[in-house]
Amino acid sequence: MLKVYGDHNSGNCYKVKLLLTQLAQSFQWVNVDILKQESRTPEYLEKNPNGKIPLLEIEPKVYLAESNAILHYLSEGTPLLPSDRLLHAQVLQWLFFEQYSHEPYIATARYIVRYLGSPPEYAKALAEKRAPGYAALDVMEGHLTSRPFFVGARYTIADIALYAYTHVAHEGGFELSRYKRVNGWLERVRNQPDHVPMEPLLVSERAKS
Ligand SMILES: N[C@@H](CCC(=O)N[C@@H](CS)C(=O)NCC(=O)O)C(=O)O
Repeated sequence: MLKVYGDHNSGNCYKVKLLLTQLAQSFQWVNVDILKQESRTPEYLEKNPNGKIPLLEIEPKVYLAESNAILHYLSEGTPLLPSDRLLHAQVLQWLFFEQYSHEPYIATARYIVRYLGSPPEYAKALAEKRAPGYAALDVMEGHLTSRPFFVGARYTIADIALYAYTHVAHEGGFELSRYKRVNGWLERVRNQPDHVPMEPLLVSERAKS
């Protein structure tokens, strides 16, 4: 059985959980608490030397890291990954966009606010994430002007990858109300068969103080 090492409140891990659920693929979830440095223990680093979650264990001791690589691996041969050459490459385009232009700003802002509780030493880093984060949302809004989903007019893993942190962008201080098309798309993603929500983020002790 597939094993996923992850954290239920992490968007990168949620991508994998959502896809596996929608593919009706059973899996075992192994919780890794990143605030307790559980992804940095010698045992975990043997599995993923990069010290990050999510991590997929495909068979004993065969591992795959990087959330979007995992999505690509799991969706191969399913309707969630087009086989047409150009559509397939366009899915990859959005997966790379998510990792380079979206996640480093929108996900990490949420991490600073909700996991760390906006400590003052992170104020500058948080402020610097605003402009590039909004730029990514602007690109998404523009792309969705004439289409219901990111690639080929149907739901794919590109939507899963982008949904993971966009739907909780407000938790990192991003104002989503002006993004009408993004909001419509979020609703369409939520309405897909077998959609499961991300678990609500339990604010850390530090964030509460
Ligand atoms: N590019 C990676 C990013 C993974 C990542 O940043 N994971 C975070 C949680 S969302 C993590 O493991 N942080 C713990 C650490 O770096 O120690 C992916 O998409 O899987």
